[in-house]
This record gives sequence, structure tokens and C-alpha cells, in this order.
Amino acid sequence: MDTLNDISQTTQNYGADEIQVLEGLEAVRKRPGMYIGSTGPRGLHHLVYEIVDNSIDEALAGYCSKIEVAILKGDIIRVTDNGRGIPVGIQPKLGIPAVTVVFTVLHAGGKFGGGGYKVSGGLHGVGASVVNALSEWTEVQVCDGHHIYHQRFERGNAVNDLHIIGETSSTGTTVTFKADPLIFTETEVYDYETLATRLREQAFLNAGVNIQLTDERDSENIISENFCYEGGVSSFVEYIHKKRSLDVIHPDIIYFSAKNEDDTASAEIAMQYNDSYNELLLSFANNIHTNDGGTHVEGFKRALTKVMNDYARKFNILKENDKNLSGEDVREGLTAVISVKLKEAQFEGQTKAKLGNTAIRTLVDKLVSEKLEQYLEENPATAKAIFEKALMAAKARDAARKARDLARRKTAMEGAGLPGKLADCQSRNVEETEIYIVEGDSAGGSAKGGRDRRFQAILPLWGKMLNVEKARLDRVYGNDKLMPVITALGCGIGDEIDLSKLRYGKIIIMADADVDGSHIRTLMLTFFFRFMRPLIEEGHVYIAQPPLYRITKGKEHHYAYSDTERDKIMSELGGKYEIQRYKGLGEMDSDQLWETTMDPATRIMLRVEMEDAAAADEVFTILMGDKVEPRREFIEKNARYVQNLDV
Ligand code: TTJ
Repeated sequence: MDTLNDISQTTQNYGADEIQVLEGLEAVRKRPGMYIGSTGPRGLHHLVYEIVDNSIDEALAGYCSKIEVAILKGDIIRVTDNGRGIPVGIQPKLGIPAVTVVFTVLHAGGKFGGGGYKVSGGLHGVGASVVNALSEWTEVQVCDGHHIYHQRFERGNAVNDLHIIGETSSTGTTVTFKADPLIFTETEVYDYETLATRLREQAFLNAGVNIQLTDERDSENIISENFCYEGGVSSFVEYIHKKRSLDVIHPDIIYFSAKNEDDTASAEIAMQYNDSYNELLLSFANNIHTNDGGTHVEGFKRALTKVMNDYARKFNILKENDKNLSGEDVREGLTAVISVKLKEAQFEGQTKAKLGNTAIRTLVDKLVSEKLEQYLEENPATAKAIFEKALMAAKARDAARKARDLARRKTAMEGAGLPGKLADCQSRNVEETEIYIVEGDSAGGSAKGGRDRRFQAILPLWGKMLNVEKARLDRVYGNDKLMPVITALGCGIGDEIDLSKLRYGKIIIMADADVDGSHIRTLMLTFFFRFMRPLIEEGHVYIAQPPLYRITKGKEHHYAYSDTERDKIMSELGGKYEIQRYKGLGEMDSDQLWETTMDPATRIMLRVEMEDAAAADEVFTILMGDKVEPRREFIEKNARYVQNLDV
């Protein structure tokens, strides 16, 4: 191995390669979004994931048993592992130490020779050099069992050569960095829960890896948590059910795993059924959350449906002339974690959150087909519980189909097939049409009076609607509050949804800014999330923001949409003025409603977006489910984020 003076000697004269290296990192600073997605909170947290992923790889290779992540004062991050330590030997091609290459050459991450494959996280392992480029400073310390090596970088540039600062018998790597305020706006600080959620997930996905998170920013109140799960993905399923207080219908967590012949890919599946009507499939490829699924999920679904129907036929659970169980029937109440690791993962789709490797579909299909059938035969009590639920789901689906057809015949008999209360718009161009779902007949009246009938439709809703969190499809069909919405939107619900038939480009929920309005909004969002999720995924759902106050001074009037805005207007106006607190939409006449909440030129609307389906599922299950304790906990934890609380 090269001695240190070799290192210092060879790094004096920068060759062409080194200059190209520095230009590479300049590109990262010019367009950070290309490498970490955004320079907002998500991008900031992404820096941590990029560094931690390297230590996780070292743990997966079997050389690291402990990873420590610390958030230090000043939002500095320190990641330490007790692995072999990043190699310090001279990298022949560039003539500089391998560890310096890792921090200064783009995409230089991954394995330094040797077997195994790097399972990267985040934006697929852009590597430590990107973190270095986007940090005001980065310090790396490597212990190789003899010496302690140290090097410092500033905004990607080495400010010294790798040098020895001491002797040691231990091995490992420590990286400390401060995100660059020139790249990340000053207000960006790390959110403990965000990091905890991600590190916990990585511990579930890599059984036995021990990850410690500590927040030292408040020296009076240091928080620390340890994540280590020998049960891996099975512990993940257990955690999901516990966190949501869901009742399981069989005590055991079903677990399978397999590798392919040449060991270039592996798959793990953990699954358990609960008594809800919702399914939650969490899928990962190389520890990356494939939010949009892909071949591993397709293989799982296909095999599950086939095994369940074959088993049902074999044991006469399904009679000769019974229809097959559908995919939805066999997945009702199912929580499953599907985790695959493979050499050359291909990610597809706009957000690269969908796995494309076709061989993985076969690997997972084969794994489930063989192992699930065997499991069901060896665990008849579990099989019984699962089939009872699937048969109930199938019956409900049949009832739903009948209720839907009945409802359709009923509306057809009523005439145009559209709900009586709908004030439709003239345009049929979905690019411009909007439907306001308005709480209450009086607000519905004002909205009808104030709207632009060319492209705005109004559907007044009245009273509280069904909380669908605990309802199957059959109870949704025929529900007199939801059917008008389903019919007006025209695109069907559940597995029959077809957005090409959607009649309005924007679906705008307009309810009072009070507790009742919030409840109506939440019930409507629960319905869209559970039975029309593509509407949210495709960005069609909005929440209207009516003003909270009207401030009048003489002939002049202003609208305030928050308490802060109200105070700002009051201080600007000064002197005498009148303030009206709107308790409900009904207090506004048509013109005011148009001007403040419906005119596209002036209105403020919130688009409902879903960053992470699993996180949304957790919120809806906790808030709308029937368990009180987790709801109380959630509200206590999140009360600080509530604005304009009206009690
Ligand atoms: C690679 O194979 C040869 C011996 O060292 C292996 C390695 O790179 N191990 C390694 C890298 N352990 N930890 C890292 C690492 C840790 C942090 C915190 C950050 C980075 C960029 C790498």
C-alpha cells in the first residue's frame, strides 16, 4: 500500500483528470435539482440518505454492525460506521487516495472491487461526491486499524490532502457535513421524524443492521432512538399494524425469501391480513421505495391471486360454478412488504419509482406460487381466516355490482342520468371544466349564482356523508351522499375507475372554514383516497380557500385568508375599519364568493398531493379508523401544525 508521502507527492500536480473532476462537481452546484431532486426539505434530507446508504452497503456486505447518525448544533450531520473504512490507498487512474475519489468524483460510489453489489438508496446512489459538492464543508475520517486519516473539503474542493492525525486499532468511517446555505435556503433544517422514518425503514429492509439516530441540537433535550430489527420485513409488517392499531385476523406474519440461481437478485416478502377493507403493498428495490410498484409487485399480485384460487378450488372453498376470487378480493385487508435486491435495477416512470426488470416478475411469481401454497396447506387456521375474508369481499363486490347497476338504472330513469342537484357547465372540455362540491344548499345557491357557467359546475352536498374508511364498495354504491358525486364525475370508482371518462379536470371541495367544514373535507378526501385514488395521484383534487375575514374601511374592502394576513391588512389600513369573520360560505353573496373563492384570476386553491401513499394510508387509517388512542396521539403530535383552528 502507498505510504503517505507517496500520496502527498502524487496529489501535488493536478492532471487533466483532476480538472475534469472539479468541473463535475461545479455542474452539481449549478443544477442541484438534477442530482437530489430539489433544494427544499426533501433534497436536504436526501443528503443524509446518500451518506447513510454507503454505510448500509458496508453492513450488508457483513463488515459493519453499527451506524450512528447525529444531528449536531447548526444542523450539521455526522454519520459514523464501524465498517472496514473507505480505502485510503492511491487509486491508480487518478493518482489520488480512493477516499478522495469517493468525495470528488461523480458517481464514484459503489463497491471498490470485491463481490456483491451496491444497493443504493434515494436518487439511486448519486454518491457522496454530490453531498460534498452541496455542503459548505465536509470532513471524512477513516480508521483502517492502524492510522486515523482525515481530509476536509469545502463546497466540493479538497482544502488539504488526506493526512494522518493519529493511531488506532479500530476501523470505520465518519463523515461530517454542513449543507451549504448558498444552495439550501437558510430556513431548511432537518426534521427529526423525517430522518427517523427513513432510518427505521432502512433497518426494516436490512435485517439486523443497527442504526442509531441522535438529535443533539438542543443540549438540554437530546433525543436518541435505535433501529435494529432481526425480523426485517416481517418486523416492518408488525410495525405497520401496530402504528395503525389495526386488528390482524391471523397472528402469524407470513414470510418468504429466495435468491435467483446466479445470486444476482433476491426477493423477500412479508404479509399479514388485518380486518380493514384496505390493502397496503409497500414495495422496495435496492432499499428504494418503488411508490409506483413495478414487476416485483406485478409478480406478487399475479401469484397471490392464482394460488388463492387454486387452493380454493382444491379444497372446495369455491364451488364448481362459483366465480374466481378477484385480485381485489384476495388483497382486501392485506399488508405486505415486498423487497427485492438486484444488480442492475431499472427504474421507470417520471419519478423513477417503478421497477422495470422483467426477470424479477418471474422470481417473485415463482417464490410466492411455491411458498404460499405450501404455507396455506401447513397452516389451515390461517388459511381459513384469510379465505373467510376473501369470500366476504367477493360477496360484497357482487352486491356492489348489483347496487351500482341498480343505481345506474335508477339515475337513467330519472332522465339525463346526472344528479338532480348538479348545476352542470356548458363546456365539455375537461382541460377547462371544474366542479365545485359545495357544503350546504345555501352556499350551493351562492356558488350557482356566482359561478362562470361556461366551465364551472356546482354540486351542493348536504349533511355528513359516509366515512368510507370502514366501508366496502357495496356500502358506497347506493349511498345518497356519495352517489351524486360518483355520477357527476362519471369515471367510476374502485378497480373500475377510468379517468378518460372523467367529466371535469378539477374537482374542488368547497366547505366552511369551521369544524364541520373540515369534517366534510376530510370525509370527501377519505372517499377519494380509498375509492378514487388516481384522482389524487393525477392532481385533479383541490381544496377551495374561502376568506376568513372581510375588512372594510369606507368604500374600500379587503379579504384576509389567515389571521396573519388580517393583521397585516389592519396595520396597513390603520384608523377605523370594520372586520367581519366569515363563519361559513353562506355569509357571502354570489359576487363575493366569485371574487374571493371562484374566480381563477384571484382565487387561492390548494391542490391535494400525495408524496407517499403509505404515509397517506397511515394518516387516513389513524384519523378515520375506529381506534381512538392512535388518533389522540396523532392529534397531540400534530396539533402544532394546525392553522385557523375554529373551535
Ligand atoms: C469497500 O470495500 C473495501 C473496503 O471498504 C469498503 C467501503 O467502502 N466501506 C465503507 C464505505 N464503509 N463505510 C463507507 C462509507 C461510510 C460513510 C459514512 C460515507 C461514505 C461515503 C462511505
